[in-house]
Amino acid sequence: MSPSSASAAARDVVSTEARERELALLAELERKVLWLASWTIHHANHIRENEDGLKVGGHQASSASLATVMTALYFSILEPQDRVAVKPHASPIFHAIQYLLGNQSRDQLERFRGFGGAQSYPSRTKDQDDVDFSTGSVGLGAAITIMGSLARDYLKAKPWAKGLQPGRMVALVGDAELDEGNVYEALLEGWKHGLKDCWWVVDYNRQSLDAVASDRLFEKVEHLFLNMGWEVVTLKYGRLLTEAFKQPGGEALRQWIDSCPNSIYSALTYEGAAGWRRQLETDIGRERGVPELLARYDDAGLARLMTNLGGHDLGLLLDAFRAAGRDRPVCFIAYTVKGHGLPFAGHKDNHAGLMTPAQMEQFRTENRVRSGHEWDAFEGLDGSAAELERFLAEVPFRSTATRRHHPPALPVPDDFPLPQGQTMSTQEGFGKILNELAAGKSALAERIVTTSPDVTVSTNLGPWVNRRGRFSFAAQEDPFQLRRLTSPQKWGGGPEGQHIELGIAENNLFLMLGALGLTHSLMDQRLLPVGTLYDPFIQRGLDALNYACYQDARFLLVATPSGITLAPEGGAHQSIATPLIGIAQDGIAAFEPAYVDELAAIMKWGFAYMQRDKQAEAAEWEREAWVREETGGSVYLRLSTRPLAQPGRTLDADITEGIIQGGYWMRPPAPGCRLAICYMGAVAEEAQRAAGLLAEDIPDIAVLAITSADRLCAGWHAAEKKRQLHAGDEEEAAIPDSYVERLLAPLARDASLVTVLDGHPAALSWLGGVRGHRVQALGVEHFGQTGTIGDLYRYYRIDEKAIVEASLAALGRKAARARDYIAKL
Ligand SMILES: Cc1ncc(C[n+]2csc(CCOP(=O)(O)OP(=O)(O)O)c2C)c(N)n1
Ligand SMILES: [Mg+2]
Repeated sequence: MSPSSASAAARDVVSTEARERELALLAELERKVLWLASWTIHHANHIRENEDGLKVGGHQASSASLATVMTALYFSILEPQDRVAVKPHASPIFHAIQYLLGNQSRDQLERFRGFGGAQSYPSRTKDQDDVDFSTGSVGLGAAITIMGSLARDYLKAKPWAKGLQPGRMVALVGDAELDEGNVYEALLEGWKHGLKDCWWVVDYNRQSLDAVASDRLFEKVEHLFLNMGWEVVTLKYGRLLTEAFKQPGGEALRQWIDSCPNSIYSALTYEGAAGWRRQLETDIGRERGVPELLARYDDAGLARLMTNLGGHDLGLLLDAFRAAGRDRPVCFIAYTVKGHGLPFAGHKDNHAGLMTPAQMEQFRTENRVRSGHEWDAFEGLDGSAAELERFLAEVPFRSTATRRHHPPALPVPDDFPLPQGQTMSTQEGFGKILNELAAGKSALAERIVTTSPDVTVSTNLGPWVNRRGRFSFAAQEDPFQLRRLTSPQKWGGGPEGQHIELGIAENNLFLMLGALGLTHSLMDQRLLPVGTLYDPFIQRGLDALNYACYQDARFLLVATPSGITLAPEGGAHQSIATPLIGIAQDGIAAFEPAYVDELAAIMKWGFAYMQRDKQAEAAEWEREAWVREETGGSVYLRLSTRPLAQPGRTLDADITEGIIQGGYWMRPPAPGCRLAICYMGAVAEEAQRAAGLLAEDIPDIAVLAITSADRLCAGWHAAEKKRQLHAGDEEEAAIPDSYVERLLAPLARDASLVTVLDGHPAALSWLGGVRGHRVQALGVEHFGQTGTIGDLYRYYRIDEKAIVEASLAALGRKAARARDYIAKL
């Protein structure tokens, strides 16, 4: 042997030894992680006091399924700049791993699923242990990693995003999550944009919540991923099985496994050794070598062999992860057993199953955990605590102090665009504001990234895209422009582009806004994402919107056109419920301005609101927290294509403040005023004309312009709660009225409100509760149809006549008198 090959051999010995030691320690940690996760759930269900008798739950079987994969990833493979979406019901495994890494406290684990404790499903906003992406609604966690990867690609292409670290986006995906359609929408979008550096590890346990999955599903899954340009790595057999296949009779065993229906495999896994032996003897017992092969395994050995699937083989997983490239997305199909290592492994009903106290006791003994030492990190492990601690301290994933970032906010220019024009719709105004921002050189505009699911042009983003370009890694020419064919829209692009064009999939829009809206925290690079879509189609992607908000992603959502005001488009495009969504959706401040100067004020404020950071502005929080948790958030603008004559005014500070708070008096009430028409959005003209008419007889009639039912309502509720909380104590007197209470204060006690909007009337009818005023609420409650705005407003009763009639009804005037008014219309 030459000296160099001798030293290579010595190195190999060392690395083999080191590898074996690593494997041994990882196997110990895997056992500990499974123990801690199972114990955490058990503690919450059987030991912690249960005051309401409700099952606490937690998913011991789903957790066990991923224990090996997550051990391999978190303790060996992942790097700090990687970002992970963990299968929702593997949350206990995640928390257990974080506990061993020193990022999770025992107190939090003891309060798992309890108030203020570790969350049922990993939560960026509620958990304390460094969750990258929240999960919970299945399918969305997987899909956001695709958008996260594209967001990172976008940043990578920008000269200003210096110091951006490459990192994988990793999703740990339950196999049943692949039934969610949004997964395929995201895969297709990823393919269009040349997705890379994204891993999905499919926990292929062939079980969902209710049942065992269809047979040979993996073939479909594999083809789907290959078709979308992914590399597919199938990890079916662990090393024990691979070794057995090489023995006489092994090939028959392999063929038997490959053709075994999922449901039978599950049942046998649950039955254990006796079941396996009986079935194998019946089916292949007469094949050559099989009896000898089976005879080699005692019962425990046979059960271990038959459940030795790829997703439970640490060495195999480590090798596969280390070998994976980064220039293509990779899907690992990891065969696993749901409930692996637990008494209900493989049972089709194990999804919500919990180990009984007796089973847990047995499990504790097997794990050599002494009673009273259940939470001890290294209890019952073979390795020395010192060695395990050293190993954990050197885990690559924990090598940076922080994985969350707080980059500074970008200033919003004082001279924010204010489009001029006598008649304009809010949608047109939005296009003009972005166009002007695009023409300028502000740092803010540099960080704006727009995105739209195939409605860029029809939502007036076109001028912005003409100036700032589409984003793509490689420069793309627009053949129409090159050939000088007339088109107002430039569609070329390149790495400098600031618009990400998406296919028609609203889920993808919200997932993309979610990912772009988290880059400040995930990647230390602030973006100001602006997404457009038609208002009704918010409902198509509503869960993804909720998902983005739940993670505290920050974006501007521009929904246009809306309501029945998009008249000729018809009922399939009209939105009725979205104003209620705007009120009810947490994490997003909803506005519906009527005029473009209002829109400009809201957008100017909105770009700052999107960047607010609780951590960075502690003092300001303290001051404002009592009124409303002004935590910052996303902004939703419900806009319209209806051109309105603009008021041609200069907004003073009070009105600007009112626009942001949610409303201002367009026609102020005289003291004791008995009637106020309160409108929101595109019906501004009808409301004001009706008031003009009525003013002849009711001179003190007032008109309230509402720009945000959401913010008015939230402020009112916050103040009410505060007062309830402090009733009778010394703080009570210091609690100021909410903004809407102050707005309505000048009205007479017995005044009436007529509320009107192009949307569900309940969005404004609550105004009557603020000071106990009677309300006549106008709005749209039924699917619309095609027509002119006049036709539809008349039919659905949000026109001038309806407002007059509602006002007269509110005042209790006789019908004859009403007819006089109406005759003038
Ligand atoms: C959108 C949505 N629908 C339904 C559920 C309820 N649910 C939770 S887990 C689950 C099945 C999960 O099966 P799988 O992804 O295969 O995970 P496993 O438990 O097998 O690991 C369902 C239907 C959910 N969380 N989200
Ligand atoms: Mg499953």
